[in-house]
Amino acid sequence: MTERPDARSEVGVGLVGYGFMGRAHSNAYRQVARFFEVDPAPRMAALCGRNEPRVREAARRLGWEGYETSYERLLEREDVQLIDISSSGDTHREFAVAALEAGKHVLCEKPLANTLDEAREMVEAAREAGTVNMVCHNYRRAPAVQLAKRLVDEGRIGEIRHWRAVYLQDWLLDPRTPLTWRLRRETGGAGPPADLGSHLVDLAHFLVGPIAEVIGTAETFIKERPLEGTDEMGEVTVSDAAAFLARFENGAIGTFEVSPLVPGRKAHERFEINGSNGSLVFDLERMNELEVYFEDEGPRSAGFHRVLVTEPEHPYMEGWWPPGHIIGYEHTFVHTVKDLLEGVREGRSPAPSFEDGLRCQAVLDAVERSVEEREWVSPQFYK
Ligand code: SOE
Repeated sequence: MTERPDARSEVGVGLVGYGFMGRAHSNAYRQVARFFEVDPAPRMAALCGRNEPRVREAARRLGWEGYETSYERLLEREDVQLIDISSSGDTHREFAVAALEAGKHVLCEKPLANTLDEAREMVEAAREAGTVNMVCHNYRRAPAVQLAKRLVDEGRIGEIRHWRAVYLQDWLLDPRTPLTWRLRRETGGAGPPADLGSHLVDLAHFLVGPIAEVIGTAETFIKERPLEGTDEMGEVTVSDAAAFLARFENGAIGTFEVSPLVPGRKAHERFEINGSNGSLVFDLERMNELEVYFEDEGPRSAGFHRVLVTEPEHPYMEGWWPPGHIIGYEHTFVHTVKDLLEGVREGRSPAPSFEDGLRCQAVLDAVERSVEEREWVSPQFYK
C-alpha cells in the first residue's frame, strides 16, 4: 500500500443542525484543508439531526461520512472529538454543556446563548472541561475586518473616538413571512436585536474594546405573523428592531442599529471607526474592500480611498487565489474553522472564545434591561 501523501492528523467532527448555518459550516470543513495547511485536518464524521430521512439526505448532500439521530449517541462516539453546534439558539446551552462534559472541543454558532444565565453556565462548563471552545462570529474573519484590526493595533488611525455600526436586512419586512423560531422568546432569545446585534457587539469588542455601558430603545413593529404552514396567526414575542448607544471602557462612544425590516437593505452590515488620525469603513456588501482615510497623508493626497483586500499580504488571502481575486461570505467560515483547528493543535481557545461570547451576551442583556428601565446600564458578566 502506498503511504497517504497527506500526513496530517485528523480531528473527527460532529455537526448538529443542517439549516443555513449547518450548510455554511459543512462547506467550511470541506474546503479548509484544501486551501490551508491545517493540522489536524477535519474529518467530517457525522451530521446530527432528529429526522432520519432528512438528516440522511443532508449528510449525503453536504459531504458527511454518516449521520446520527441522537445527540447522546454522537457524544458517545470516540471518533468524534469536536462538536459543532449550528442548531437554533434554544439548544446551545444543553448541547454545549453536554459536549464539554463529554470532553469534546466545541464550536458554537452565535449568539452563544439565549440568555445571560445560559451563557454563564456554558462558560463554567468550558472552564471545567479545559477543551477548546469558540463562538462562530464569522465576520471577524473577513480579510478586510482583519486588516482594519491590524491598522487599529498599529495605531494607524490614532486614538479611537467613534464607532458607528448598523446591521440592516429586509427578510422580515413582509408581514406574511412566518413566525420563525427567531421571533419567539423561548426559541430565539432576544430575537433580531441579539441575532444581528451580537455580530456588531462582537466586532466592536474586537476592534474598539470592551463596552462599559449602554442605553437603548427597541420596537416590535410587526406584532403577529402566520404560524408556519397554517393561516393562523401567532404573537411575535421579541423586539424586531433595536438601536442603542454605547460608551467603551477606553473612552470611545458608539452607536448601533439593527433591523431586518429595512426595505432595500439585504446584508447591510456596515461599521465606521473614527480615530484621532483617521477613519476606517467596512461594508459587508462590499466585503473585499476596506475604505481608509489617514489625516497624516496631508491635504495634497488625503481622502477616503478603497483598499482592495485581495493580496497575499492581507490576512487569510495567501490561501486563496492569485492577487486581485475576490472571495465571498462562505470564506469567512473557512477562516473560522482554520483558526479553530489551529486552536485544537495548540490546545487554546481562539477568540471569540465562550468567555468572549459571554461578554457579548452581557452587552445584549444590558441593552434589553436599558430598554425596559430607560436608562444607562452596565453589562454584568458575572453574578
Ligand atoms: C438572519 O438575520 C441572519 O441569517 C443571521 O442569523 C446571521 O447571523 C447573519 O450573518 C445573516 O443574517
